[in-house]
Amino acid sequence: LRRIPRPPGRLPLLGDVLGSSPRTPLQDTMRQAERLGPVFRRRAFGKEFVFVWGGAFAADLADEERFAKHVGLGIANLRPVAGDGLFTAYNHEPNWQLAHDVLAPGFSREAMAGYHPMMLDVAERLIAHWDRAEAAGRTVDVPGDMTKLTLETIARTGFGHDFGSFERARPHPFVTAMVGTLTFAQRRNTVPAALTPWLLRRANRRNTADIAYLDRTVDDLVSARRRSGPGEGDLLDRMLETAHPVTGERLSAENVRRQVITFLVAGHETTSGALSFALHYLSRHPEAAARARAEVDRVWGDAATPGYEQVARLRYVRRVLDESLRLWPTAPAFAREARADTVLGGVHPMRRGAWALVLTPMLHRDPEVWGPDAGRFDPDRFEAAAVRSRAPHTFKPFGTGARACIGRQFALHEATLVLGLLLRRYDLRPDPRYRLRVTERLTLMPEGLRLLPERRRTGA
Ligand code: MNH
Repeated sequence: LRRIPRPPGRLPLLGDVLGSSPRTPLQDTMRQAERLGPVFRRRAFGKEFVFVWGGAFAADLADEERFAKHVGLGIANLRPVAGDGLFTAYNHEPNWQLAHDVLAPGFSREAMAGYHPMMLDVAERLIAHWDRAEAAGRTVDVPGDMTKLTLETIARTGFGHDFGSFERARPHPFVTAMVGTLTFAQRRNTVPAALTPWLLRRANRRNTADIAYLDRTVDDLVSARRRSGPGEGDLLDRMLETAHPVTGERLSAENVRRQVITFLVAGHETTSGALSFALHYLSRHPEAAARARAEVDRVWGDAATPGYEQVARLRYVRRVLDESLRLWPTAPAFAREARADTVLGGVHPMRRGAWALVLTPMLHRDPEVWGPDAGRFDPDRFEAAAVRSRAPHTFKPFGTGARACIGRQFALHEATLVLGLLLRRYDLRPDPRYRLRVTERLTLMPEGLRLLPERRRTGA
């Protein structure tokens, strides 16, 4: 450990977090990373963290034989809400494998094709909302509207539920409770564990109430489904009806509750951020927007609504999304632990159980992998030939290995579909004074991004 660089001048307890803002721990760490190199450590919140972002080291951590997901920190703080749900389960918990095997078919191509019409329905509500804004000459709140869209999409495809987000002036109380508990989990990281009972007393009480509300809402949803019988073949049907293909075991009621909350949380903020960043870049890169739109026109023709296959064929739109996720991977870090004593990258000894955080936004800007202009938005980096010539395990917005994102194809299909629909219908005018500011909750979002949608006049 002593050989790993760290910043100078640290204070006891607060470590080197003084001089950095508690609102932007990630972006502060990114700046440190540039100074300290591909593997470094930082003391924060009374603990020492090892960060990894160099392409070669990150690729080494992707070796599943020697490393595995580490559940700690922010993820461990979510355990009171998400329990042994897929995202927060420890590797050794039997419910991880059980739920993974039962739910994986819910993310197959066939399942996705089944969700497609429901995703379209939700997207049409977004478009009706944007049409009203454009008729009034109003700008739209991009992260806000994308969050409504992705929440409604996962609620509908996952559980046949409608939160009515587009019809409400204020967020649904479920959303408020969910955001509350996520914010609390992040805040807990910034307070030394021994002091939380004192420093966060009121917040703690509030959080307990939030979790109780989430549980109650989900329980109501589940009992309604048990009474009404199977829905449209959504995730909840799968959770309730499917037995494990080999053991015949089923998810317990308590585990179903944890999975529903997990999917509602994991399934919407990250996708919402990804869509928001992509819309920001499209509004700032007219040449990319024109290419993307030309592709949509070519592939979709004048079909009133695109079919499932027609979304998969939007290759350039997908590259825009990939490039946005490269610059701002909305789940910006994941943790890996050593399965046995090993040496990271042949340089840094790690004991069994020792862990490190992969700092994805920096991995995605490593000049050795992405070149000297790594900070520049350029979707052509994801042309097939360019991808083939790059070192493996250097683009990791969805994590890695057995515990990588189960919702990846779901998110990509949803986001590509929505970008296609928006490009086809609107010119997206940016506010020329807007400068990208990234807010950090557990996920990243372009703060205060507003665009003026104008019904498209030119072109097809
Ligand atoms: Mn998702 C795990 C990023 C969309 C459900 N997701 C992960 C991980 C990353 C991630 C990174 C791995 C975390 C870790 O190693 O600790 N996820 C994303 C991004 C998007 C996304 C960037 C959108 C863009 N995720 C989705 C969607 C769903 C979903 C949509 C559900 C429909 N993700 C999950 C679940 C896990 C996960 C569930 C945990 C999988 C497991 O551990 O088995």
